Amino acid sequence: MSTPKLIIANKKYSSWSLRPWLALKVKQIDFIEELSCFDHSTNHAHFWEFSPTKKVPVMVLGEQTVWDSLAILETLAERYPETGLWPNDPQQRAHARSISAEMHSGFPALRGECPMNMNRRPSAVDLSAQAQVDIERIQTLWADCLQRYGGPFLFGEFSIADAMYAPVVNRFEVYAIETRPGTQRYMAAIRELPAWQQWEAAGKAESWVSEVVDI
Ligand SMILES: N[C@@H](CCC(=O)N[C@@H](CS)C(=O)NCC(=O)O)C(=O)O
Repeated sequence: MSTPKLIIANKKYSSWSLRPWLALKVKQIDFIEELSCFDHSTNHAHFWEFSPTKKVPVMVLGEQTVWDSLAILETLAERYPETGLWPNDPQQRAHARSISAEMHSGFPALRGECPMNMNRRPSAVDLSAQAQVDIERIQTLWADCLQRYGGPFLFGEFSIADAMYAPVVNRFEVYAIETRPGTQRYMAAIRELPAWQQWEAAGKAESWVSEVVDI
């Protein structure tokens, strides 16, 4: 089996890149990492060289290119079933898929108003009513999972659902969002992961600063 290559962008900002990268690291799957930095002056035109959508992340498996974070994670779950990227139990798996898809296609207000930034000094911003709704919904669905499955991760063990929500942990922290005690315990579990700490340190060390809010 060929070693997967994951092409990502700047760790400071690229929330979609973080998701499969974190899953690969937490599950200790061997992979080749390639960093392709954002370039607003060309609207990231160099991404066309490897990405059919001009977006990252992209995973290369031999001759095959897989794009879009959730498709990459699904492909990894299929390729490495022993790593438990999805819960074993079919009902839990359906639940994990539902909340992962909800993250993938939802919460545009929170994502737009609070972009991931690994190097932002925590401070509050004015949030729209819709962003507040997004924040409440995320906390409720996290609380439901943690209560039903016992934590410390959403489905007990780390799964794709945690990878999908990982950027929210940074957003809640660096925009100083008031959170419930259960949310704080879950955020601590994610932040204690050595893989999280590795990504965060690398993101903080990047010197490039984006002038664009939503990348
Ligand atoms: N739905 C895609 C979104 C990917 C995405 O928007 N990636 C951003 C970086 S985090 C990007 O490549 N932006 C460059 C562009 O849109 O030109 C996924 O889940 O992978």
